[in-house]
Amino acid sequence: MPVNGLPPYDTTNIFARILKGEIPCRKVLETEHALAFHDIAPQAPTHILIIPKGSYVSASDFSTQASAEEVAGLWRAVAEVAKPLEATGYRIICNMGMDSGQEVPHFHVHVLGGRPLGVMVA
Ligand code: IU
Repeated sequence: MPVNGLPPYDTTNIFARILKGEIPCRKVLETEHALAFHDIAPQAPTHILIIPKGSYVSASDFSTQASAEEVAGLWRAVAEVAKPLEATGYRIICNMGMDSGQEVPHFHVHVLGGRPLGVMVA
């Protein structure tokens, strides 16, 4: 039964295939628990996606099911890739479910920066 419009984890989703090396990506960082790569359709000069290596559909699944090591590993990877943006700031976005417009059913964190991003209205 889909939750928030999201189906159960599908091992053939595009990010799962990137993790398996079946599809290339522009890798930024890889650690034990996370992979970071450039978004294919960047919305800012820097637009990086950070994904856990484990199989989690959503932010909710990741937050409730991942181990403490996986959670720390993911967020440390986010901090690492965002380091070059610290002087000017950046935005972190996690879409979760149908109303957010989440397209890829493997949990991911967007890091956006490199220009003034404006006030978030929605
Ligand atoms: P969303 O939070 O699920 O809406 O974001 C999915 C992102 O994945 C979106 O910004 C896409 O441009 C990006 N993406 C990608 O980087 N590579 C791909 O092959 C596909 C989507 I499909």
